[in-house]
Amino acid sequence: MPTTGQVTVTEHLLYHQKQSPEATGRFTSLLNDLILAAKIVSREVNKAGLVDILGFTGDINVQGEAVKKLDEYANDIIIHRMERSGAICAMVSEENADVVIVSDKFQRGDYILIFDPLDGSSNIDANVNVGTIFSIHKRISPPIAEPTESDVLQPGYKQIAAGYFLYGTSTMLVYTSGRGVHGFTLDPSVGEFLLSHPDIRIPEQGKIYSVNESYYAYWDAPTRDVIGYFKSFDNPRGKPHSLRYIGSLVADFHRTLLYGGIFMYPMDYRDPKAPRGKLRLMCEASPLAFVAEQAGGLATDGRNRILDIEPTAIHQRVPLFMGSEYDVRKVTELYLQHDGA
Ligand code: P6P
Repeated sequence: MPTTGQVTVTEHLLYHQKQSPEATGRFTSLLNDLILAAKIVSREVNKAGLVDILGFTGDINVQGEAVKKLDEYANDIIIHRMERSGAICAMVSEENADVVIVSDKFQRGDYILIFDPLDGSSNIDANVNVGTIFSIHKRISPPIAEPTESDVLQPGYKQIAAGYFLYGTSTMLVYTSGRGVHGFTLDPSVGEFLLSHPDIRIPEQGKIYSVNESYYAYWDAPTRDVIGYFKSFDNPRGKPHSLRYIGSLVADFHRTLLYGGIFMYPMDYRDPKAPRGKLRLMCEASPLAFVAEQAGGLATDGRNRILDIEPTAIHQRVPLFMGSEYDVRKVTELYLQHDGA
């Protein structure tokens, strides 16, 4: 497989499709439809800063169309495109309370798409990178039946593919289908994603920790100890990690994937009666955990592998520790020391 230069994502998908004798091409077609949706979202995200300059009222634009919030717009674009892909039978979106069953007026397929259409969208006005996160499963119910909740509530280790689009200084696609992690950069002059980061590997140990330390007062003692480790001299490098936190999950994860280190969103006690993590298992933690592991990293909830968690609700939230293997294992070691104390 050529590694960089003019390798398009379609060429890359077809190459990997040829490696799977059972492949029907339906998955390649699914990803190409998702890529088209992402190109449309990217175009609108990149215009966002121009809303005031171009005379868009923010409510009704110059074409007289109602201008939606960008995450709502991204959600509509992805659902509209993917229900017509012929590859999907059901979808779960971070923006929709319930499972979206593909209408039987469309050709249904055997895949399930779970996605966060525009993660980090609250940062758009500050021109901070935002992204679309996606996870793809195969349905487990009989093909002729209506898709059921069991088709979507599958553990992360059963994912067929996962990844994200990053809308920033350039638009990138990073994905895995279980054969490593590959990054593509959109060449807007031709509208093609070209292979720019073949076979991404996350450094075994990092120098950066990424967490919102303003929640210190809401963490329990073990978590304060875990975060304290990354600020201490007590590590193989003999000096504290650097702190980087953008507040946009896809951007914080992408930096962690390329530079190494650890992204953390621990459980907190902002609501003393219902301590919880903020990030969603199905459409955020699980797909990024698949990417992290395929790049040689790890992802846990502090003690348990994210990909092993059996989901019980489509919007359930989890604590998340994800990144370089050494750093994520250290978190678990510290939590287990506290458990055993
Ligand atoms: P906090 C953005 O709103 C988001 O869902 C993720 O993209 C990001 O990692 C997290 O929330 C930031 O949360 O509590 O630090 O503002």
